Amino acid sequence: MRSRVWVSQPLFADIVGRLHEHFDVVATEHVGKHSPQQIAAALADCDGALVTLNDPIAAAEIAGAPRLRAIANVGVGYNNLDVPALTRAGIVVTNTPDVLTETTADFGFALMMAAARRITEAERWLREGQWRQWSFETLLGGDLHGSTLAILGMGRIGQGIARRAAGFDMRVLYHNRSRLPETVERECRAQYVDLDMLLAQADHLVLVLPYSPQAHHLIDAAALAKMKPTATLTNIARGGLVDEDALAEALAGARLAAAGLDVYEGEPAVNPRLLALRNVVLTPHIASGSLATRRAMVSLAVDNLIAALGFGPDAGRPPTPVNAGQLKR
Ligand code: 8YV
Repeated sequence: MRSRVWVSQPLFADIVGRLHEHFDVVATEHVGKHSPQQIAAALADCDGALVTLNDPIAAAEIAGAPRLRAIANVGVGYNNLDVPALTRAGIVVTNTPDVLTETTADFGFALMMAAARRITEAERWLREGQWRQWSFETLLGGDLHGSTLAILGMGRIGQGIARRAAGFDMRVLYHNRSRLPETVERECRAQYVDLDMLLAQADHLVLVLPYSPQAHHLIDAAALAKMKPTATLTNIARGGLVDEDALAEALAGARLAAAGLDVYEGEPAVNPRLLALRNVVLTPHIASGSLATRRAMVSLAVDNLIAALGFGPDAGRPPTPVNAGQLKR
């Protein structure tokens, strides 16, 4: 009997089409979030699944899926998956690191610049017909060059942002669960500091750390109060890292100059208090969204799924596993 895989939403058909060579493919025709019951029903008679951040999968969703052996997540972040529960069930989990690093770092930089230099605010103002006279003091923002960039989470994407900062002559500070080897610090021209120092010194704080329950609302009212009122905050990681009400309050009260957000706690819903503010740039979770990179992500996820289910040149050895070490034990 051929193995069967579920593809949880339409992804590039020419790439996902490679799955047909090995599997019966159950494809979803419309983009959207599935209920836990829909996910459980879809997984019930499948051997593998290609999923995205729209698909939370934990013990309950796999309880009735005895054949399930592999879940390939399209995305480097996999907080939609309960990896310990999937590991206990013997399911291989994979993600898509590396292929999105540079594109996502580009976008982090773009969002930070847009927030600091008030680009979307200025465009809205112009389109509203408010530009009646050129003036010297219109929409003055903060500088990037010569300022202090503070990176929270210094993985591959954080390092990519640090490397870009050299071209802007920025001083780079970072905080991470563990300090990076000296060679990497030197290459990124980045200095390790504790979290309080990072917040206090930041002219531009960028969040690039993975979400975990321990990091929930890491940037809350108390953290924001430690930042300079002239600073900006950019979040391209996960919405749950930031207390959005506290952020809206700080932005409204001029206790923080501006923010750039690509991710939200309840996405696709956006906190209405943020929507009402002018000094926050809001984008719909598109940091990895260049065409080439999104295609590369899907391609890697397809390779992972094929290999994890025992086919193709990497049979049994998916290129980018998340839980390989734990499964072996
Ligand atoms: C993806 C992301 O678009 O990779 C990630 O962690 O947040 C985005 O790049 C998203 O995960 C798609 O599932």
